[in-house]
Amino acid sequence: MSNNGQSDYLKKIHHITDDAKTLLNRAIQNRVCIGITGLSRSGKSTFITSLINQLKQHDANNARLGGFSPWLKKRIVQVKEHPLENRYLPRFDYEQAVESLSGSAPQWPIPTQDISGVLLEIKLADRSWLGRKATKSVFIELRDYPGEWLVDLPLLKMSFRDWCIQVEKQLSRAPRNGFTNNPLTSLMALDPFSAYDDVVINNQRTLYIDFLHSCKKQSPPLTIIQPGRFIEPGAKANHPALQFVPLVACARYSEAELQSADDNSYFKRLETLFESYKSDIVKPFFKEFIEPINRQVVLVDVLNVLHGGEESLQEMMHALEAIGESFEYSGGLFHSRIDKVLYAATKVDQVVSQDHDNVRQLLSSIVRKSLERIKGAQADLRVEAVAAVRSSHAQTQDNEEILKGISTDGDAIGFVNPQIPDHIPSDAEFTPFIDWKLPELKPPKGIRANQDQAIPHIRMDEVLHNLMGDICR
Ligand SMILES: Nc1nc2c(ncn2[C@@H]2O[C@H](COP(=O)(O)OP(=O)(O)OP(=O)(O)O)[C@@H](O)[C@H]2O)c(=O)[nH]1
Ligand SMILES: [Mg+2]
Repeated sequence: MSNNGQSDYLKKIHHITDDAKTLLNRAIQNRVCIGITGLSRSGKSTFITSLINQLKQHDANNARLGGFSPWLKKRIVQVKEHPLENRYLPRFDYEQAVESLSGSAPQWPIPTQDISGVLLEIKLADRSWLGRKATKSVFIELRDYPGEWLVDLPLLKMSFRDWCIQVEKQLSRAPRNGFTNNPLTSLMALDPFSAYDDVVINNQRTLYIDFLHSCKKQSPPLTIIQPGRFIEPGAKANHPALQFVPLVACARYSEAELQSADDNSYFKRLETLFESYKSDIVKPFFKEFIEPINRQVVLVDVLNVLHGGEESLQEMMHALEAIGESFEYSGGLFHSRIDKVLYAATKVDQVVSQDHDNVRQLLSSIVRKSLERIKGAQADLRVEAVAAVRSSHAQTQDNEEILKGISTDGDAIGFVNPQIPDHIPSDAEFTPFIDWKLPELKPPKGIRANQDQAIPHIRMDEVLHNLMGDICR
């Protein structure tokens, strides 16, 4: 090859590698992985279903996405689903969820037991080039997972003794000390130094799990339920590392005293299981499932928390702190890559429209307070108030707005709400909310969301703008 030929050849290689780099960059730049979390029943499955539906039904007559620029500019050409690259991640069953929300007897999605994901391609009309029509594709992966699993993050920094002491404190204080099935006394009878007995531990475990279920069944549910997998095990239901209980009597001994216990003692055997819970269940979840996430939605059922009063709010703020901490985590275990977090108050269709902004301001105060101890936080934070499926409609009566909807018993109801404060309420300000009958609604009848209509919503267009407006430019 002549010198000239050689340099042409090298130029060509450079050219090809440059093109490959651009393609690669493009694939990365035009792709985001969005985690959608929230505590149990906060509205995750409904939210994801509505988000996908708003995109897929962008052309519907009733589509309302004015806050999302690509829709206003009619740039959305097609939205299609692709198989997930991670074949261990179960697929989010959009079709089933949208089917159940449609038609004359609509139902909410069924409660979810495990994580799931979905990969969407949004094809957008791009600037035409030399008169030719061009498109660009943006890839959005959505991941649905229980917030309770994030609340396990602080366990990683705790020894078994630390955790036992924490549980002992929780069980002896309000509201947990008021539960008739509070297991504190029976757990206290377990001597950390006695010889391990399988039958005893199985019985104690049944009592402890039964108590955790009661915490979750409260209205609103208590949110610090540890270990998270005891009642929401996902695919790990039979994992041997789940066979431990808190040894609350550990609080009476120092770490050194406990470490001198026999290898077959309750302390040593349960400590080993606690350590495997951390290494075999909690760590892989953060490494494999959370690490690829770049953006995060945290759904908060603020109205239900208000209804639960001061204790409920305090408990939820603890959970939000642990959740917020996991988005800023950077250490040996994993590096969070989350650069945007959107906190969204859900089910805002349960209050009159003039209170929607107060719900958003209230959530802002809650988030500010919950995260104040997290230093050096990097992620960009936003707050919204949304309804994924608007299930009420407004009417004016005597110059006042009232809401109409269908109750879960199938009755047509009309309702108003106590005025929502735009700040964390004082003790006295909680009173009207505790007596408030929070309207649990059925989804609206007759929406053809599975055919040619979009699900009616409140501010889901703002959500789209916040989460993907930048990469859809
Ligand atoms: N009015 C109203 N209610 C809603 C809305 N979204 C959810 N809900 C209510 O909240 C319940 C829980 O919603 P889901 O979407 O199943 O919540 P989730 O967080 O996926 O629940 P789990 O998977 O059980 O943790 C539903 O059954 C509805 O009763 C909404 O936009 N408006
Ligand atoms: Mg769900």
